[in-house]
Amino acid sequence: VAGAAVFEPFVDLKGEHLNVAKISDNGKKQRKNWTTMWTVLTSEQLLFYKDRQQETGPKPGGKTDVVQLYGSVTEWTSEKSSRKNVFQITTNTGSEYLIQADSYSTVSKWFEAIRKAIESSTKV
Ligand code: I3S
Repeated sequence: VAGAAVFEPFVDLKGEHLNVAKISDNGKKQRKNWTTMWTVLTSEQLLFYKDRQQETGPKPGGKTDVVQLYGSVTEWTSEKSSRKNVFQITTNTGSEYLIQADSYSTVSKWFEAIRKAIESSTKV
């Protein structure tokens, strides 16, 4: 059908180590502390684990943080860090996360996938 949205399947993002800094927690400014997190994207959430073992190991389930994507906004930023390849996610409760990796292709892949997940996320 002309004009119909083309459905693009999600890039397969099983999990990857990304540098993450939570700079605001529900509107409350946090001291910036970059940590490498095992990051997993689902259709509604971005999950941060200390390491891969926490997700898939013998005792899984220990998520360090969960970002609800519904109502979140994501954008590239060059002002909030001196690091390269940084984008931020702002949740609808006012939490802010900076996401970074040295590889631009890695970060842009995550940026695009998260953007699409936000677009198609629904209120839970
Ligand atoms: O935005 P800031 O405060 O310049 O971020 C830097 C600080 O978090 C710094 O730690 P101290 O608060 O202990 O000085 C970090 O080591 C830096 O990595 C932060 O800056 P970048 O540009 O890396 O995000």
